[in-house]
Amino acid sequence: MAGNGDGVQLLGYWASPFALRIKWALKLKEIHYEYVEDHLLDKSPMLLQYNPVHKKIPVLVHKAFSKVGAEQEQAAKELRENLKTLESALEGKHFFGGETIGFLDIAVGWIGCWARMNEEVAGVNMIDVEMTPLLGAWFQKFLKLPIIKECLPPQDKLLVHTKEFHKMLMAALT
Ligand SMILES: N[C@@H](CCC(=O)N[C@@H](CS)C(=O)NCC(=O)O)C(=O)O
Repeated sequence: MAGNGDGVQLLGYWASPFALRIKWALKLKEIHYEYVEDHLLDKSPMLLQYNPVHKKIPVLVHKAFSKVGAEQEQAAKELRENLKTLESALEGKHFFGGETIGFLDIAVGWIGCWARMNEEVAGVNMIDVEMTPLLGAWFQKFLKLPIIKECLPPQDKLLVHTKEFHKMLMAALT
């Protein structure tokens, strides 16, 4: 499974129920990780660097985010493989919920939006129409729904924001 092995870090706090949730999920998925204890009254530079807006734990850090070039493409390849799992849940259906959207469509809809922005910013193809055609078609249908479309932030503004955020992240990681 992608994510197994080195490079995953969890910033947590021993008493946090939210960090506990992530520990359980990582164990369940057999993803090895390095646990980094934070101090909520004296937040670490690492926490402020990785979660500069909310400044909260838990934060999951994966080496893929800091990669460029061939390594970034490898990370995207792993992501595309993982998306096949999602693809399989769409077989014979228009939406994850069936004929109309349901809980899962709402839960994973952000992936399509996020992938699209990241494709633009990082120039890496994340949702591959040949590898996951159902997912590609689902996203197009999902985006056409008025209630989904109406709530999306302005895409040009979001693109500028994502570019800035990406630049900030890259600068922090180098
Ligand atoms: N919505 C977040 C909540 C995270 C959260 O509230 N974390 C607390 C610790 S349990 C925190 O970091 N608090 C520090 C602060 O609010 O400054 C999640 O579900 O993970």
